[in-house]
Amino acid sequence: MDYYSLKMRASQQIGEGKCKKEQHISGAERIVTRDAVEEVCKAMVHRAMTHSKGDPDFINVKIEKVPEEDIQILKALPVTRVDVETAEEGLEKAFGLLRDDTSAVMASEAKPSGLLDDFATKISELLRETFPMRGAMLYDIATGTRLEPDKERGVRATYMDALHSSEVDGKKNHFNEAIVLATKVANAPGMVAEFCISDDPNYVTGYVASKRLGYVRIMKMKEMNDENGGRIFLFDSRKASAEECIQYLQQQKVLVEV
Ligand code: WAQ
Ligand code: MG
Repeated sequence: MDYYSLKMRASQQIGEGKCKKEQHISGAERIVTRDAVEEVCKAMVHRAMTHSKGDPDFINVKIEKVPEEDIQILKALPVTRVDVETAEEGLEKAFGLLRDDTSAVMASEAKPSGLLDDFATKISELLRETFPMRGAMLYDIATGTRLEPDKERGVRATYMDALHSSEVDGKKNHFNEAIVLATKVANAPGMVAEFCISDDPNYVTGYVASKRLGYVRIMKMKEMNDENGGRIFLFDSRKASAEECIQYLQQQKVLVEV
């Protein structure tokens, strides 16, 4: 069967003269069968044209054929949820889960980095650094260093979709998109865990995910109307090289069975 990758990004020019720059408004990607290409394309353009972040003056849609044999099929991570009263409680819960995951990896090796000593403080610091980024931070837990080639942008996971998702949705479904991304990320070489908070001001649910934990939804991780969010990929450079991991995140075509 023929598959096609569709990618959309939309932006708006802000500022005048020398200060003019492109502000990102909306983006989406799918991998679908040939018969769905046109309809999905239309839905993507609709999504770009109706985004709450603004009216785009640039929309790019890229459509590429993908040979079926290049596609890896993955089973979605199992999903659980944690209800919390406050954002502080949510973050605490997330840090706790990540710390368990990280220490399980660290303990199996001889050379633990200082990361575990004040884990919550360290992750909070890293999280703040991700706020302006469009991609994720790739943080090496073995050496305590950031491994993104472009630190301003971060690393973006791409070329992924849900298997058999013929559904054409002009609106973003946070959970559906996140479970696909998290499943791909968890399967990347050397990946230990992921931490995510949406940057959408009206979406306060976030998650932590790993092969060990599965996908753990944490129902409140920030306050309403807060537009700060980000992603941290916790990676172990003793298990794989950063190049291998980034290559997988950016190039491997993945369909996730949800
Ligand atoms: N690859 C890497 N990082 C990304 C990507 C990507 N493809 N897309 C977004 N990011 C980074 C970027 O820095 C964003 O600011 C940040 O992640 C948050 O992205 O179970 O909507 O798309 O209900 O705002 C979680 C759903 C939704 C929880 C997360 O993230 C649930 C979400 P957003
Ligand atoms: Mg967002």
